[in-house]
Amino acid sequence: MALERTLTIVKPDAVAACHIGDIIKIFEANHFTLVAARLVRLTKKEAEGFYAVHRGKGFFESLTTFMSSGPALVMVLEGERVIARLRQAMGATNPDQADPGTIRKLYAQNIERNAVHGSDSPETAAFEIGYFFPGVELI
Ligand code: IDP
Ligand code: MG
Repeated sequence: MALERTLTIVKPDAVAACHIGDIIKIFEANHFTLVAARLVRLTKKEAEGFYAVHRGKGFFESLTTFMSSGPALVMVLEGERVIARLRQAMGATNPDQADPGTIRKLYAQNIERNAVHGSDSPETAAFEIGYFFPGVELI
């Protein structure tokens, strides 16, 4: 089974609530290998570019304002089937529907301020990793 890479973000709500360590602890417990990390404060335009697939949806304006509201920790994780396994560890988008023990069940405030991002496919992961780590030779 080939190694995959995925892009994850500890979103501004979880950074502000001091859950960076808690969330990385879950990544480590799942044996996701950290291969790159950056603490960023997105501009509104950068948040809009990252979430371009959601442009036109009712939550787009609020989401991109939230994502540019404070520091966020962007990371690349590597592992076998890491894209799907990260999504599993994250839990459902809406924390009310997230399974017990998932990051969003534990730390999300609501469907928008939901603590963490994870790429949803190999194609999305390639776009999202390139968005934050352009041309960088990852470890
Ligand atoms: P995902 O993060 O679980 O992949 P997406 O549907 O890709 O969920 O949505 C991207 C982000 O947009 C979510 O993580 C959440 O922050 C926000 N979002 C999604 N749906 C809603 C909604 O119905 N209301 C408010 N915010 C939403
Ligand atoms: Mg998504």
